[in-house]
Amino acid sequence: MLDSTQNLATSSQVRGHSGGNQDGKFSVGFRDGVVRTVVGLDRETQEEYTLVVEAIDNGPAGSRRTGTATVFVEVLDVNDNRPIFLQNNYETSILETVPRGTSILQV
Ligand SMILES: [Ca+2]
Ligand SMILES: [Ca+2]
Repeated sequence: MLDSTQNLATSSQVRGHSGGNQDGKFSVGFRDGVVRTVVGLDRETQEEYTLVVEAIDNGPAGSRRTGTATVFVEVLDVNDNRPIFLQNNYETSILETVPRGTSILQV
């Protein structure tokens, strides 16, 4: 991350913003600027985050410049809460002469 005077950014942090990082689920590497998860995520609880990442340059104390960027994170769904049947197997029998559309079984 570079600012307009090309001073190398040496500090960064994630600030919460409208449902962002107030519970500390993300961090930003102090020097490399890599955004990482801190805890496991759960799409069924929250499926998207809007983070504001702030960089602070290495200018003289008292006149340091900051810049921000918005990072939008979408949590993709994994089938970890799949629907379940009450039984693993179902069995029934019907006459071969049943009319079309006859109910056979409810699963
Ligand atoms: Ca989940
Ligand atoms: Ca899921």
